[in-house]
Amino acid sequence: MKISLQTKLNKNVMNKVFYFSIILFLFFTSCDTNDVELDNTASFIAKFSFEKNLATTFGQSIPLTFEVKNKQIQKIELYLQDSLLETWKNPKGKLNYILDTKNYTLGSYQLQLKSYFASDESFYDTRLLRILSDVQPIELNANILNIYPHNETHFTQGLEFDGDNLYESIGDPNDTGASKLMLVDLKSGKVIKEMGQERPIFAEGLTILGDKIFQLTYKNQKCLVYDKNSLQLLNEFVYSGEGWGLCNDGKYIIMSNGTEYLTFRDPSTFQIVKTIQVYDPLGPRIQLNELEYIEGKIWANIWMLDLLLEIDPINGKVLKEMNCNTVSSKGKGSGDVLNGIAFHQKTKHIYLTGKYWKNIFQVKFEEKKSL
Ligand SMILES: [Ca+2]
Repeated sequence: MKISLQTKLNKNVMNKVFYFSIILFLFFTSCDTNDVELDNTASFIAKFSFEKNLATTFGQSIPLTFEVKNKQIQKIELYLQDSLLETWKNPKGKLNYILDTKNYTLGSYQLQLKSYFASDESFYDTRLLRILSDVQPIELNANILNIYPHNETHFTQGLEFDGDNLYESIGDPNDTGASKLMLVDLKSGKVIKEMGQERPIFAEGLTILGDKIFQLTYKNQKCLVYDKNSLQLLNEFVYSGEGWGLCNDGKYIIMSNGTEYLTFRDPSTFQIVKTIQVYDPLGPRIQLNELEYIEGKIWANIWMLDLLLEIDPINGKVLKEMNCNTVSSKGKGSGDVLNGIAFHQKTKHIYLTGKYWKNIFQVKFEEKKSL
């Protein structure tokens, strides 16, 4: 999202640290976590019969097996994240649970086997389970239909139509107090109305729901809420972590944070009501950035790539990959990355731009022709 190389590097590093920390956390917690003296660590608690973390494809059923050797275990519980899958009382011998992955959304989950003893102590064994997508994304190419002017001083972070009104959010990569929310004219590129924010606010994605505009901030952990007509600030919500892109499905605000996670939030509180992880058949798609909700699907552009994804909002499956090289090569110039997707509801037109780009492009997407 940001322009400085250092910041870009920091983001890449932070994303990597994030993933490694999850994996390391899970591996460390896969050890027994009791503080009593164990007479036989191998059989003291119930453990999964597989040592490594699991990866499977959505729709498959996988057996989760384990063996109970210790007669002192009174109860065993199997959890997927915070959901209790099954309880065994006075368990003995080899046990298993068939997990049907089609009942879950895609992504990484923590599997946990908890052993309970008469002393009320409990100990656990943990693995990571990844549910990959069963859908190979359709590959499309962007073709340019029309070209409109775009103010090349705008560090575009969000772009969305409300009827015929085009709103743009611009960020503040040089920490000069440049963050703004704007109503712009598509045909002339001119700013009709604007509302600025002082540093250290660094504006990010925006979305319009009802009479309100929601504008994210990068690291300020605030979502600013404006009246869409006056652009007057009404209130603000707080959230944890970074803010990257926003869109909405007519009911919930949908937010990206640079990872593969998308959170669905209540517009009246900004509290998370649902989370999905965006996956293809090989793994997570990280760096999800500017968002747009287009006819029941979420579109996201991938930071640093000339690529858009179409995502199923129900389960996180990547349905389409849309190559935007033609748009970027014509539009980027000396500017920064592709960032900005706007869909006009009535005409069904799709518009793309980027940070410091001179143009906004109306595009259509066509399937790649096989040679
Ligand atoms: Ca958008």
